[in-house]
Amino acid sequence: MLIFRQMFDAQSSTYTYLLADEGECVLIDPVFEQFRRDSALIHELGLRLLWTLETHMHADHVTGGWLLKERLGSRIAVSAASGAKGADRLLVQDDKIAFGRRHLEVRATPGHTNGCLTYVLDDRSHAFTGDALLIRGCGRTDFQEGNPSTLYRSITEQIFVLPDDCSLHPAHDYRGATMTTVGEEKRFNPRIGGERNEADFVGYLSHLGLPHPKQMDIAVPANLVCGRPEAGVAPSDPGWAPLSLTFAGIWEIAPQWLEEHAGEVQIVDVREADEWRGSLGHIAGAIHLPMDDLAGRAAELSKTRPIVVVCRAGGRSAQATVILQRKGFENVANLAGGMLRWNANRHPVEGGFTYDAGL
Ligand SMILES: N[C@@H](CCC(=O)N[C@@H](CS)C(=O)NCC(=O)O)C(=O)O
Ligand SMILES: [Fe+2]
Repeated sequence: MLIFRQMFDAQSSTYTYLLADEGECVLIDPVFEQFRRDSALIHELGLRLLWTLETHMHADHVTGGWLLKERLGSRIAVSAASGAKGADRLLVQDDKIAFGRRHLEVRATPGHTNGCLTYVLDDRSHAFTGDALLIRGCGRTDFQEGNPSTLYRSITEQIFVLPDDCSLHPAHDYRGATMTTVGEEKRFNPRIGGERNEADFVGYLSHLGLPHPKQMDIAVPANLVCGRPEAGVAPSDPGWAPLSLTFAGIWEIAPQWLEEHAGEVQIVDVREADEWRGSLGHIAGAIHLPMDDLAGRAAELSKTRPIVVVCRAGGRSAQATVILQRKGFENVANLAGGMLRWNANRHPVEGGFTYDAGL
């Protein structure tokens, strides 16, 4: 029986897909920071990861390909046209990737980038379109090697020729949709469906006016080496909490975990005094140790209890984790998203006033 799982990375709105048969699996578009989630699922389902497959060189997140290869021994496959270095296999049109008794067929669908691929399941019941075709949308064509005419041909000649009831699974959705079908997109896609022709499509894409992805300057170069960090080594997993490792090498913890385990750790808030008293408030029981005093007063902290460092958005506190590690603290993590995300997710604060006003 085919196993099929869709997973979501909320930071980049990326879908990662797991496909498995007879104990063997592949992952399409793994996300670096989601390594722990993906490897746990593979382990729990008793699977062996054969391949990580990239639909393209992403501009919005770093691939987990290299990290999964390091830890699980999988191999990395990317498009030959992507220009990526460090892959085990360079894919071209009509290549097949086998797992168990099943396989995926490779279709080249450039236009969003040169190396965009669509992976089609052997019986044409499912296709993984990357950013070539999104749900009622498509990949933008205003950076990397984007070209709207090329993308128009890719979608009409490689994807819209699949059966109408073929399920389509994109690399992203920004509005909460999870999947679509060929027939649905042929009718309702506002950029390329219905009676729209190539000129309509090119005109639409030339006027999207979107800001560049926030992670673009980090993601593209990192993906061109399949997600291998500059140091080329992944730090070993600390194990005291379900931490995720950012591509920058910082261990992070989710706000929900910290709320539930606040009593087990030292929470160190490295913001300035006016921020500590300011609108975002602070976490109950946190130790206030501004960045400037951190190195000098680190001896006040216990070396036996793990430390979670907090700041406004998670930037200064990331640097604070590095400082504390240098001072010999082993179990240190950064609160992901800082007090901004903590407040946005409605975790309790002391002294804040923006969110609680009038309630
Ligand atoms: N806001 C997102 C970027 C969104 C974005 O530009 N996504 C690309 C895919 S890499 C796209 O093609 N989007 C098409 C669209 O939103 O219409 C971020 O900062 O990461
Ligand atoms: Fe993309």
